[in-house]
Amino acid sequence: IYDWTSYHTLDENYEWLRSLAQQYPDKVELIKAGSSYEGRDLLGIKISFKSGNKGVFIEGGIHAREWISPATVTYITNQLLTSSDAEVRALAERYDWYIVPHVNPDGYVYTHNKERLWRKTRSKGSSCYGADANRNWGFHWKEVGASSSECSETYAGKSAFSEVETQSLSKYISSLKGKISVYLAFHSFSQLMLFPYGHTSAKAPNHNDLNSIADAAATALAKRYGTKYKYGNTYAAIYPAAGSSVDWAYGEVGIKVAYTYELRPSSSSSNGFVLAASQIIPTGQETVDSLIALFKAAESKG
Ligand code: 0X9
Ligand code: ZN
Repeated sequence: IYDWTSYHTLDENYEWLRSLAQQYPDKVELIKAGSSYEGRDLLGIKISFKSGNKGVFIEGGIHAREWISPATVTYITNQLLTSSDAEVRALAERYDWYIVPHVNPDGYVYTHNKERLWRKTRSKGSSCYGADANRNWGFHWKEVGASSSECSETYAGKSAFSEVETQSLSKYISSLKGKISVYLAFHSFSQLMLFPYGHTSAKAPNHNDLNSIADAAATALAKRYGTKYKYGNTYAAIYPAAGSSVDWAYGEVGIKVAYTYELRPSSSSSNGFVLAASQIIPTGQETVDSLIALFKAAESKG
């Protein structure tokens, strides 16, 4: 049985996505947003209850070791399809949902089989493997908070979109241009909601809106279990970092509501990438709570 009391392998998650397309043939469509270096699919689903909706893009697992990310993305997916809560159901029906839980499937498999704390992709370099897939996107690529050394955890890659995963995913997202109004990336950890920009301390054009939407989301998130999130522009609230997917979606594609969630645990945790499986469900619940408030606030700003 597939549930959220344990972390799943890539194959289990992909099998579950495929089963959704079987179970909800009129609402769910499988999407293939590209392939990985080792030849795995970037498998996702589109959920659509009705035509004429704007779209939301949700990515998970860009950093391999952040297991709570794909677990939360699949939790959200399941809620959108099955929740009997009126607000969740209404939200599900208001948008088309493009959801890719594993943007870095090779890395995820590697964390299961070889090295639990692997972060990057698995492309072969001359002395080390992989680039940081969240430093590889073509918006102010490698300008700050990214490394030129192949062996660094924040290696930006040989060039922007050198990694086949970011290259094909960016093409897929570009093909949806004009349809997507919200972009959400799930990471861990530190309990933060980050918004553009990461490459500069300059405020994004709609900084004030992004800030107040995050405030509403963080307030709603805390209500259920008291989990405290901070929020702010990436550069100030966590650290300067260029070449992320969210900054590219915002800056290059023009998606005006774009956030990175850094999920549980809090920033003071040691070994925070290894989060007990018993925390998947509470993390998922409070994150869905935050999304209801996020979308309400975003809609009220037009
Ligand atoms: O450094 C990262 O890519 C993210 N933090 S993590 O600990 N999960 O690696 C933060 C990404 C924030 N977004 C931007 N850089 N714009
Ligand atoms: Zn991350």
